[in-house]
Amino acid sequence: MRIKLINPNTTWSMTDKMAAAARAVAMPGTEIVAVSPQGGPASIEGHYDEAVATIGLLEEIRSGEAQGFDGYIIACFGDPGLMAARELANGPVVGIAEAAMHMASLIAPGFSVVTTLARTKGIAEHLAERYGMARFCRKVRATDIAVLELEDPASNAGTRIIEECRAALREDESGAIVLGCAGMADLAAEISRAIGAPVVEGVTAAVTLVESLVRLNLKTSKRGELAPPLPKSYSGGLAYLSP
Ligand code: 5HY
Repeated sequence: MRIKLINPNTTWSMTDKMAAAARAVAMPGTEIVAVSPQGGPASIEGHYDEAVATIGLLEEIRSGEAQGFDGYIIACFGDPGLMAARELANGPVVGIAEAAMHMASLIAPGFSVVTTLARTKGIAEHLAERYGMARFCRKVRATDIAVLELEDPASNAGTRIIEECRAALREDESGAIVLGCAGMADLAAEISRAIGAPVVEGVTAAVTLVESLVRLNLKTSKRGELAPPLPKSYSGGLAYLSP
């Protein structure tokens, strides 16, 4: 099977890091193709970034359909454009926040999300509500590490994240940690060893979920809400996106 991993931000060093983590857990016979859109924000740290990044994401889904991919991963913890992508794609589309939260709920009665900037906490809390995970999500915590600091070895990001995870286990009485950024894809094992508790990372969780759905021949239902977008004219610079 062929899975298209889409990092909606345009930082390719982060896309490559996610690809390595994804390929490390993919089954033999699963091809992971990891991309960033042609254009968009270098990092996604709020609603405006998400809105603009969603155009590039949908471009990659459209080209992915033409390239015959079996499934897709939205590799950004806000799961931007998830439902729009499901309207476009035949194969399953899984967001990393959705994947990580569901996986964590299978191994602990409560988890904490440890994410980047405080301003993105609301987005994660809203997703926990939307996915029916609010009763499992004990708290969303910010490290105040900017997304692109994760690419800077001098930022000491790993140590700062571990400290916040330890506080989460202590204060939230959580049994597991969900990492709140795709840019943390390479840190899960190290953090889990340091804190002595399960750490769920969304990119790898999403790979195994998409593989399961494809193996079960389960595709996005096209009955009702996620039926293909209705054909109509789009004008101006976005005319090329008309369904
Ligand atoms: C992510 N931003 O996973 C989110 C994380 C965040 O560019 N990739 C990003 O802070 O919301």
